[in-house]
Amino acid sequence: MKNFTSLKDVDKLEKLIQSGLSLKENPLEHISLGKGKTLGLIFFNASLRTRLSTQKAAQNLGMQTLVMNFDNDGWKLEFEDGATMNGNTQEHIKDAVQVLGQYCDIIGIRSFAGLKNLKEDYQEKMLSHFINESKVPIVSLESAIRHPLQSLADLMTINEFKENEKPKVVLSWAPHPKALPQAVANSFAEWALGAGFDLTITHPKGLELSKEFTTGATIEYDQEKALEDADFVYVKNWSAFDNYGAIIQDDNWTMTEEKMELTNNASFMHCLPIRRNVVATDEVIENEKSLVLEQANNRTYAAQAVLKTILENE
Ligand code: AN0
Ligand code: CP
Repeated sequence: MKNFTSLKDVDKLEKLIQSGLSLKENPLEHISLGKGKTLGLIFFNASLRTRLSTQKAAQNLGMQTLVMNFDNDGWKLEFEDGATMNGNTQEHIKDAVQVLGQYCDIIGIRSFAGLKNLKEDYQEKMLSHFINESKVPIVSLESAIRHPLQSLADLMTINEFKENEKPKVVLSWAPHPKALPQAVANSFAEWALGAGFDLTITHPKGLELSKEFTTGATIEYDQEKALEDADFVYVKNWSAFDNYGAIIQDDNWTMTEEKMELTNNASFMHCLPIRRNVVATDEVIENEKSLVLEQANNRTYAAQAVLKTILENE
């Protein structure tokens, strides 16, 4: 694996999931693998889980980490080739990425969708510049349209808790007071389908995700119908393509205990952070069938499996 930015970078998905689960059993087994190597983590957005679990993963492999909040502490970046930089931008992306590569053996980058320019977001502007300019491997810590480390942790979690080979997994849209990216939902669909799960996506009309991610899933606009027989219910807000970045508040879509009762005693999943009693009620989040903390826990071992694969150059 050279870079880890999407499911397409993964050679053998099942092997990567098993590697994560085995690292969870024995996190320090490969403590010498990353000795003398440095992981740089560059953040353009807030983070709790990704920032700390990826550092922990690197430390478990004996790596050093350098972490930078680029949005607040970095120079304002220029992206245009050949730009005359006499305006606001202070450093060209190609200089910044090459310099980072001198200090780091692997670079992680988090850069959310701006939710203003659909085309720019779907071109993965920031991530693409990092991939194109970097001589060292790039790991996505959530890009404009994907969150692959989250999806790997989610699949590890489903593997730990599934009771049959092909569980029914439902991805259900939820309301949110701020517009959010499509990244978590896109990636979850991409990875759940890649793993061969029976995926149903439910959302109000107009909130369709890109077919690039959902081909193979059942789309069901009736949430209650979608929840029937579900083994796992993954709840997440995302923005619509129409009126891209607009806030959509439809409280009928909040996940409640009554709705969870329609399922096959399903486990509840969310990537966190979650707006309580908006996305899902306290009772759902704190129910014994809630896997949200286990998903967050698995972020460390998902990141560790990815870093190990890159370090071993497999
Ligand atoms: C982000 C999102 O929805 O993409 C990050 C989730 C891991 N969520 C928020 O900004 C609340
Ligand atoms: N789930 C997740 O990526 O959380 P953070 O945004 O806190 O990193």
